[in-house]
Amino acid sequence: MSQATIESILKEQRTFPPSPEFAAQASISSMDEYRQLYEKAQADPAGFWAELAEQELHWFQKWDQVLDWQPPFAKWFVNGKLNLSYNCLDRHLTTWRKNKAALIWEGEPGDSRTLTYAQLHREVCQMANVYKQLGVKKGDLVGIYMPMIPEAAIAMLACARIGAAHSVIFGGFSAEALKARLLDANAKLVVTADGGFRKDKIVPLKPAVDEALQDDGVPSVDNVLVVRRTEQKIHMEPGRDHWWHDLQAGASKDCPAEPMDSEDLLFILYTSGTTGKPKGVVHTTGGYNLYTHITCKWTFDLKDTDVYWCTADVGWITGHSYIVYGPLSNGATSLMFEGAPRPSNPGCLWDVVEKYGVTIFYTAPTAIRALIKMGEHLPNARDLSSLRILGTVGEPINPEAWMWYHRVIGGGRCPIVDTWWQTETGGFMLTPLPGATATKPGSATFPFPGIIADIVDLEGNPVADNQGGYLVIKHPWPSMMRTVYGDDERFRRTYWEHIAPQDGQSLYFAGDGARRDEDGYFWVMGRVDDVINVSGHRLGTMEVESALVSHPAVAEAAVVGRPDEVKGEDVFAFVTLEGSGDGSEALAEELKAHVVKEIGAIARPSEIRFTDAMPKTRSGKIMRRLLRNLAAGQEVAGDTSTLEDRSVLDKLRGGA
Ligand code: 7RM
Repeated sequence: MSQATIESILKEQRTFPPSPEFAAQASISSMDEYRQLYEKAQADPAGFWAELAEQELHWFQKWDQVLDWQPPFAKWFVNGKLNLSYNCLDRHLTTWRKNKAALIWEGEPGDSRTLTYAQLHREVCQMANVYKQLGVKKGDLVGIYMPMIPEAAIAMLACARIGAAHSVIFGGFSAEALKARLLDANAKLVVTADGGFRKDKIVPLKPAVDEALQDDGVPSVDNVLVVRRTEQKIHMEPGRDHWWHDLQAGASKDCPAEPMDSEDLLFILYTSGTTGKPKGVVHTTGGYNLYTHITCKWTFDLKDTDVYWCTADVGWITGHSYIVYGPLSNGATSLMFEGAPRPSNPGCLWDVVEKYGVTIFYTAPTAIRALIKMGEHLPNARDLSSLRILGTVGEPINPEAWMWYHRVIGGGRCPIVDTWWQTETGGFMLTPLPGATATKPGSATFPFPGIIADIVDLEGNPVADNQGGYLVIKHPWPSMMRTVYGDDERFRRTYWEHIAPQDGQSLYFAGDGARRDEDGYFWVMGRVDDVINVSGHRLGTMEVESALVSHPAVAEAAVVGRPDEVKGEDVFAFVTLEGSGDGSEALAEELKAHVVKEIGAIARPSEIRFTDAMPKTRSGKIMRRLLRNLAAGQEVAGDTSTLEDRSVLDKLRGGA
C-alpha cells in the first residue's frame, strides 16, 4: 500500500449501517443476531458446526466426531460421507430448482449460455464418465487449465463427483509454471481448451499443454481432454489427446456421486509463498463444502431470486469457492464471465449487470480502481438498479475506491461486503454480514461466526487497539487448509511457527498485518512477508527472483512491490549482471519476457533496474526495505546503519 492509502485508511471514520429496508429482508438482520451467532459458535464450536452441517448439507453417512484437532492438523466431520457434486447438483433436482439457472455464462465474443441445474448435472455426469473411460480413478488428480467457460466448472464438479482431486491452473500461467504444478501434483489427466478469449486476443492454451508435456515432461499424464472453444488449429497427439465433444457424444448421462470421506482430498490449489516454489494448498471435502456454503449464504444474504456474479477467474480460490462450489451448493444462480473491460469495450461489466439483472456483484479493488479511471459515464449510462449487494476481495480497498463503488455502482443503497480471506482459509474469515454490520470504508469489519481472530505480537500477545500487529486465527475452522501437498513440515513451518506463544497454543498466521480500532473493527494492512499483491494476485518475490536468475545474464536479483495506483502493487526488479555487462534497454525487455515465459504475464516486472551491487547487511541479507523505498521513489527511511557498503545506496539512488 502507498503511504497515502495508509494515511487515508487511518483517518477513516465514516460508518454505513444497512438501511432499515435492507435489514428487514436480510436473513441475519441485526448486530444482536450476529453477536448471538458469534457467541454460540465461540462457546461450543463443535455444536455450532455440527448443527449447520446437518441442516445445510446432505450426508450419505453421518460423522462420528465433529473435530479432531492435533495441532496443526485438523480433521472435520470424521468418518462422515458426502459428495460435493451431489450437494451442488443432485439435491436440487428433486426441488423446483431443477429448472432454475445454475450457471449463466456470458462469453466472448458475444457468446452466452445458460445451464439449469438439470442441464449442469447432466454434463457433469457425462464428463465424469469420460474421466472414468480415460482411466481416472478415485484418488487420482486431474489438472484443469481452462478459459472461463462452463466446461471449467463442469470439469471441477466432475472430479468431485468421482472422487478425483483437481488442481486448477490459472490459464494465464506459462507452460513452465503449468508443468511444475502438474509434476508436483502428479496429474493423470489434463483438461484444457483449444484456446481462450482474453480481452481482444486468443490465449493459446493447448500449445502450452503440449510444451509442458513434451518429451514426456510430466510422466504421470496419460491423457489430455480438449474442449473446442476458439477453433484454433492445434496439434492433437494421437493416443493422448481427445476432443471433449467426441467423447461426450458417447458418454452416459448416468453417473452416481461417489460417497466420499469428509477428509478425502478435494483439490490442490497452488499459491505463492515467501520461498521459491509455489505450495499446493490442500482442501478436503466436508469442511470445505460446509464453510463455503454457509459463508456464501450469509455474507451475500442469498435468496432464490438472486443473480449472483463473482468476476474472479476459476483459476483462483475465489473462483473455486464463490463462483462454483459455494453458490451451487446453495442452489443459487452463478454468473460466469469470460470477458474483461478493455478500451474496445469499457462498459462491458455494466452491460452484463443490466442484461441479466445481476443482484450481487463481487470483484476486486484493483478492478474498481481501473473502472474509476474509465469514467463514471459508463455505469451511469446503464440501469444498475437490480444490484442489492456489492463485494470486494483480494487486497485492502482504499476508502476512495470504496466510496466510488458505494455511490456510483451501488447507488448509495447497496451494502458493501469487504471479505478478507486466503487460498489457505478456503472461505471468508473477516467480513460484514450485509443486513447486520455497519461498514467502514476499508475495513473487513468482524470475524465470521466461528472464527476466532486476533491481532498479536510475535509472542502471541494481543496488541492494544489501533496498534499494528499480526493477524492470527486461534481456533480451527472447517475449510482451513489441511497441509501443503506432500509437505507437512512446510505446512507447519509456514503457518504455525512464526508466532510462538509461551503457553504453546497454536496460532494460524498466513502473513497479513492488521489493526483493530476502538470499535473492534479489523483493518487488514497487507502482507508483512515477501509476498506482493499485484492486481489481487499473490506473487512471491522469491518466485520472480528465481525466474530472473535462471537467465544466463543475471547474477543476482531482488524483487519488491512498488505501489501502483490501479494494480495495488507492481513488480519492480533490481538486477546485477554476470561479468561486467551494464544492462541495456534491450536486455531489460528480454528479462521481462523471460519472467513471462517462466511464470506468466502476471509476474512481468514493470521495471528492471540494473545495479553493480545490492544493498546488503553485513551478514549478507539484501535489505529489501531500502529497495522498496527506492522503487517507490521515496527517500530511504529508517535505519541504514546495518548496511555494509553505503556507496551502493548512493549509486542506486542515482538510478540505472
Ligand atoms: C481470496 C484471496 C490472500 C491475500 C491475503 C491478503 C490479501 C485478500 C483481502 C486482502 C485486505 C481483503 N486469496 N487480501 N482479501 N487484504 N482486505 N478483503 O485473495 O490467497 O490469493 O490472497 O490477499 O493479503 O493474505 S489469496
